Amino acid sequence: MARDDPPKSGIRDAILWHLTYTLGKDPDHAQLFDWRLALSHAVRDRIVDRWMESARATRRAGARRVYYLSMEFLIGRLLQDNIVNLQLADETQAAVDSFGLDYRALLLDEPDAALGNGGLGRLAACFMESLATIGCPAHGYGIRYEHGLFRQSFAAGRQVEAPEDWLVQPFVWQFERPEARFTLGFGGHVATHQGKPVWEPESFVQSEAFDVPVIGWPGNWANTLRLWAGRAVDPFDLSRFNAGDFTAAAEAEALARTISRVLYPQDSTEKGKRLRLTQEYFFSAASIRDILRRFEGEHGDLRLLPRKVAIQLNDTHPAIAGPELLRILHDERGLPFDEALDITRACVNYTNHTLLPEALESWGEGLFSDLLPRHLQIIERIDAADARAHPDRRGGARDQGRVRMGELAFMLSNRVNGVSALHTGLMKTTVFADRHRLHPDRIVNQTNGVTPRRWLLGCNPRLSRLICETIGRGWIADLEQLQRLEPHVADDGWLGRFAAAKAANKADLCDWTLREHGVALAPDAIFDVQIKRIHEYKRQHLNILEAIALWQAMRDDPGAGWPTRVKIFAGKAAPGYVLAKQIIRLINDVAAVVNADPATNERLQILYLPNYNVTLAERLIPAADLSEQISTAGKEASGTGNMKFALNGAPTIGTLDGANVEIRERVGAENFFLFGLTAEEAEARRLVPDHAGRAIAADPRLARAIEAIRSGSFSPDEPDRYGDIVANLTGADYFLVCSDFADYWRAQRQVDRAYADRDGWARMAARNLARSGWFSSDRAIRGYMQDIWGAQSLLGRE
Ligand code: 26V
Repeated sequence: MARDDPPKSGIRDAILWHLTYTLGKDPDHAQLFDWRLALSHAVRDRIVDRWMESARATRRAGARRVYYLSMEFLIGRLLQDNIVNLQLADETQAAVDSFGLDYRALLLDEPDAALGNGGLGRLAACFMESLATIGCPAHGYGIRYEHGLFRQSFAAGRQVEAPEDWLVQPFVWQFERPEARFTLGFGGHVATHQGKPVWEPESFVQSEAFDVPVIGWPGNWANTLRLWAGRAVDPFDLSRFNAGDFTAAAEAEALARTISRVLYPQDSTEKGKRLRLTQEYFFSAASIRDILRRFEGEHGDLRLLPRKVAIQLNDTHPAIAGPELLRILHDERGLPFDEALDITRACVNYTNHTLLPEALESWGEGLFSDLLPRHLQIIERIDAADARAHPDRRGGARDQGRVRMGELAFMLSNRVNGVSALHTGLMKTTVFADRHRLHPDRIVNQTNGVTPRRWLLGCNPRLSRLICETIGRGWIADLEQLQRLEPHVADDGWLGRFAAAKAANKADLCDWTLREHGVALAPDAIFDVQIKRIHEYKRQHLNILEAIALWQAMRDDPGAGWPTRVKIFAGKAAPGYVLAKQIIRLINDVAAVVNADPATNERLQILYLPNYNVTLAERLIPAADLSEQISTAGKEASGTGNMKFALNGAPTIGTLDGANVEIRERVGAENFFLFGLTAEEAEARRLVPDHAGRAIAADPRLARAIEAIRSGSFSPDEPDRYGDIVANLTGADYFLVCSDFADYWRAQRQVDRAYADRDGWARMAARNLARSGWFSSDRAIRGYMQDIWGAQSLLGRE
C-alpha cells in the first residue's frame, strides 16, 4: 500500500488505503469497527464527485431548488444504502470476503441514525433518497441531534428508556462545515429606529452545518442533507476560567449545545416547551439564512425568489420559517410588508401529517413573545391581513392567547397537502374546513410512498433476486414495473420460488430471535406483525385482546385445527404516555402467560421485540406474512409501514384508514383482510351511548378477554395492574376497540382459513407485491415536483 492518492478504481484497495492512512490501523490488528469505517470512507469517496457534479449542474441550470425542512430524518444505517445505490454491492461483498470478514456483520456494525420518532421522520428520509434518484435539485435541512430517539429495553415487561448515543462513534457520512455558520438571535425586545421596528435579541447562538450527501439510485445524482448543530458565539470565557470558575467558563457552550442535544419524543406536550420552540426556530432560521445566502449568491433580485426556491414544511415544526423569511425580507431587506408576504407565500408549502388535536402545535403567546418578540408582531400582522381579506373567517393564527401553527402554516403556504386520499379529504372537512372554504385550491393530496431501494432491494435480497430474474432491473427505478410479475403468479414453479424466498427470510428471522433473544419461533407459523409507535389510535390493545381471545378459544377447543401463529410486536411508547406504556407491559405480561402454556404454545406465540428502529424493520418486514394496520378509521393519516409490508409480499389485515384505502384499491379487495368501522361510521358510533358496553354485551369472546385482564390472569401478583386500560375500554373507548373487536376476530379467522391454503396464500402475497408499485416514494416525489414545487429533474431522462 502506497501513500499516494486513495485508489479510485478497486474498492478493495481503497478499503486498505483508508484503513492505513485515514484510520492509522494496521490491517493485521484492525477490528470489525475499523474495517467498517474504512469501507465507509471508500464508499464515501465514490459519492463525492457525483455530489459536486450535481451541485455544479444545478448552478449551471439556474434551476429551482427544493428545500425540505424537517425536524426529523429517521435515516437508519447508511452504509448498505449507499453501496446499493452506487451499485457496488457485489464488488464490495467480494472485497470484504477476501479479507476473511463477514459482510453482513460489517454492515450491521453501523449504528442507526435515529433522528426521528416514526412515520414523519422516516418519510423525510425516503423522500431525500427519491429526490436524489430522480435528480431533483434539493436540500434537506434538519437538526444534528447528539442523542437520537431513546433506546428501549424491558424490565419485567415495562419499557425502560436509555439515552441513545450514535455520535459517540465517528459519523463517516458527514462533512463538518465549521465555516458555514450563522448567528441567530433569541429573546430581547423590538426597538424602533427611524420609525422602523428593529429586533434587538438578548442572546445569540451559532448554527454549525454538517452536510450528509444523499446518493440516488443508480449513482447519478447526489443532494445534500444539511444538519445544524448548536454552538456558542463565544465558547469559552477565559476571564472566568482564570478566576477559577471552570464550569461557568464553558457555560455558554453547554447552553448552545443543548439546542441540538436531544430529539424530542412525540409526547412532549407541556414539559420542555421552551427548548422545543428554540429548536424549531434555531433550525428554521439557520435554513432560511442558508437559502437566502445561496439565492443571493446566484441571483440577487428578491422578487425572483419564488421562481428559484420551493420550501416544503414537514408538518408545522418548521412553520416559523415563514415569519422568519418574511421578517428578513421586510425588516432587513426593506421590501414592503405585503410584497414580502406574497413572496413568502409563493415559496412555502406545508404538509400536514396528523389531525389528532393533541398533536396540533400551538404556543402560548407569553412564551412566544419572550423568545421571538418580533415574530409575534409579524404573525399579528399576517393574521390581521388575513382577517381583512376574509371578514367571514372563523379562526385565525392567534386564538385565546395561543399561536396556532397549523393556521399560520396554512396562511403562509401556496399549497397545503395531506398524505393520503382519505386524510386529505378529512383535512378539508375537519381541521381545515374553514380555510378550505376560503382557499378551495390550496389543499392537495400527495399520498406517501417508500423507497424501494431500502425497502425491497436492500432489505430483501432473496425476493429482489427473484424479481430481477423474472422482469429485469427496471423496477428499481420504476416500481410500477412490478406489474409485470402478474402473469407469473399463475405459474406454480414461479410461485414456489416466491414462497421459498419468504420461507428463507422467516428462517433467518428465527435464527436471529434465537440468537439474540433466546426465543425459538415456529418457522411454519403465520408471522403476524404489528410494528410502529405505540398509540391508542393504532390499537395494539385490539391486537392483544384478539390474542387473548384466541388463546382462550384454543384452550376450549384444542382440536379445532388452529393454524400456528406467531404474533410479533415492536414499537416505542413516548416516555410520558402512560397508557401506551401500560399497553406494552400488558402485551409482555400476556406473552409470558401464553408462551408458557403447554396447552397452546405449539399453536400460539407472542413476542415483543425491544428497541424498534429502522434496522429492526428491515429485518422483520421481509419475514412477515401478515401486516397489522388496524388503527381506528380516520386517525392514521397515511401509514408507510403498510406499504413496506405489501411490497414485501405480506397481505394486510386492516381498517379503511389512511393509505390502507389506496393499498386495498390497488392490490384488490380479495387480497386484503378488511374489517372495522369506516371513518364516518366511527364518528357516528362515538355518539351512541355506551357503545363499548353494548359491544361487550354482544360478544362473549370480547367480554371474556377483557375479564381475564381485569381479574389479573396476566398479572396475578397485582390483579388490578391494568385497571386503567380496562376502564378505558369499558368506558369511553374513544378509539372504538370494543366496537371493532368482533369484526377483527372474524377477519383473523378468515386469515386462518386463507393461510391453510398455502398456494392460495402465496398467490395473494405475490399479488400484493406485483400491485404495490404505485407506493414508491419516487411517485410521491414526482407528484410534489409537479403539483407543488414546479421543480424539474436535471438528469435528462425525465
Ligand atoms: C404526534 C403526537 C404528539 C402528541 C401526542 C400524540 C401524538 C400522536 C401522533 C403524532 C404524530 C406526529 C406526526 C406524524 O408522525 N405523523 C405520521 O406521519 C406519517 C408520514 O406522513 C404518516 O404515515 C402517519 O400516518 C402519521 O401518523
